[in-house]
Amino acid sequence: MRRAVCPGSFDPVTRGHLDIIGRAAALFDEVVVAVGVNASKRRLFEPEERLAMLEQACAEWDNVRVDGFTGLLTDYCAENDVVAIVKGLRGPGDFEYELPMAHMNVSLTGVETVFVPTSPQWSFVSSSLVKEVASFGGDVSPFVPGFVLERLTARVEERRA
Ligand code: COD
Repeated sequence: MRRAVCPGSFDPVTRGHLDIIGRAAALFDEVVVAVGVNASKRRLFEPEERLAMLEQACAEWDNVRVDGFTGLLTDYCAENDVVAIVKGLRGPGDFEYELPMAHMNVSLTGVETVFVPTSPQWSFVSSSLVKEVASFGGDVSPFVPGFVLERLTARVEERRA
């Protein structure tokens, strides 16, 4: 059984994330979508909220499950028999950001990173941009599932009040 992990902040999950998760599900026996903490980012949704949205968004794949993790991703991988970390690449900026992490992770425990190129229609989509556009009332409906859009709109309005 070959298990991979798709780690991220998923604050919130976008169609770009889901594209990578679905394609990873076709490559591996099991995929765990692991919700972690990126210390350099300010969050809009609590980890439990992000996890719940991901569970709903990933329900269509039988071999995908969602989990949370804290601490080092490599420790999570070692504890859960994960053979590969799957990351999406939108362009050279992602590669420059991800490559040192891939090198660090393989040097820590030997876990490999597999890079999957973004599908072109999602190449400009990020949780950060989706949050920024939504915060100014822009239409982000093409970029997130409908139930995520509802929660995002509600959260943005709460923050504005
Ligand atoms: N198309 C394709 N891929 C995409 C898209 C898109 N439109 N949007 C995002 N992605 C990819 C990203 O490139 C990334 O691979 C993944 O989806 C998740 O993205 P985010 O932005 O939700 O998540 P990040 O980058 O903030 O997550 C960072 C982690 C939490 C994974 C990282 O900080 C981590 O591993 N933390 C644990 C601590 C640790 O082990 N640190 C040492 C690292 S060496």
